[in-house]
Amino acid sequence: MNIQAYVAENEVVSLKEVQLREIEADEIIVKVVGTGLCHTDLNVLHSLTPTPMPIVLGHEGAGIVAKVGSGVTEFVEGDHVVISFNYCGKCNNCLHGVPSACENFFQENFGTSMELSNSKIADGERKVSNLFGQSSLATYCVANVRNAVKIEDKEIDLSLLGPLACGLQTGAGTILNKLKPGVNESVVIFGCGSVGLSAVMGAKLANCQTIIAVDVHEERLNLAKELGATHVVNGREVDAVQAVQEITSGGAHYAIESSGVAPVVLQAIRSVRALGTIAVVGASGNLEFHIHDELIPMNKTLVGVVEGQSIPKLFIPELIAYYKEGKFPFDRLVKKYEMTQLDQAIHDMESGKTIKPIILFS
Ligand code: CXF
Ligand code: ZN
Repeated sequence: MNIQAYVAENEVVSLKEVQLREIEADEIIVKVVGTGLCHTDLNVLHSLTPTPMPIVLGHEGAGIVAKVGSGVTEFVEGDHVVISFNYCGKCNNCLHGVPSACENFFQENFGTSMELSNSKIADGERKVSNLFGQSSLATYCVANVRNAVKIEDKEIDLSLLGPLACGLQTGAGTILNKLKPGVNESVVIFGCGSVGLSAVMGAKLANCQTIIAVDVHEERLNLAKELGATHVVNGREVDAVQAVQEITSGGAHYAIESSGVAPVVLQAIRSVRALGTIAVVGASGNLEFHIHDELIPMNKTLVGVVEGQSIPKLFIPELIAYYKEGKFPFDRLVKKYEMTQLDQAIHDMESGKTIKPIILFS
């Protein structure tokens, strides 16, 4: 079938007509309603995360099942779905219930070569790669029985839900699935983008006594406060480490680094107390620090977390339940754009004007 899709190649992304080939037994075709934009899409666009090219972007998809493969029993045509990260379902970590640590995560989500790719997207004779087993910046996409999550409540605005598939579960999941802070404990969150603010909401859901949000933009700090931060720190105006040490009388129990700025990882390490844990979810690049002095005497744990260590089929419905109770108001973070407005959405995300853009498809 012919579809419209945002195809990336040579650092340019454009809306093009491409084709979807016949699906496998365990795959489904989804009519996309709305897809969130994530920094990983831009990393792929600029080949900072290598993938086969060309590739159709988009990995926070939400839509309606239009067709199911011959072996699919979990979904029927008309079901509402959110499409999350892909995983093999067969490796040790998948079998142990940690699909976000799938041993084949990179191949399943980014692809290592066009030859090995199971992509069903074609541009005439040319094969086009897929992202996160979906490529949902398109009018239709192919997902599978593992990464598609059924949304039982059809009354909820489906076009809003895509970001739950990556950015929002990364932030909330790092708190609720990985760190699991106690009610008397303190959390500091560096970076108030969609991941950081979801972590703030997650920490509020966990009833943490002290939730400190650190950013350099006053309006983001104000939003963090509205979403549950008990304290906010402007890292441009004050020494963030010192501020956290004072607020927590000696350091937070947990820190999350979501700003993506490498040196902030060191601030996060220095902000936790003895036995504290620092979760790094977004940073990249190089950072030099004294391993012994920064970590060992204080018994600190530095850990990388992918996708909030979520099991999407369990965690996304959980987040939707919190949303319906008014306890996870993630709609405060999003702004919707028309199908043709990807450039504007990218511009607004990069400038910080929009926290989480959603591209609507019809
Ligand atoms: C990414 C973060 C870096 C590791 C792979 C998954 N999350 C999605 O945007
Ligand atoms: Zn993402």
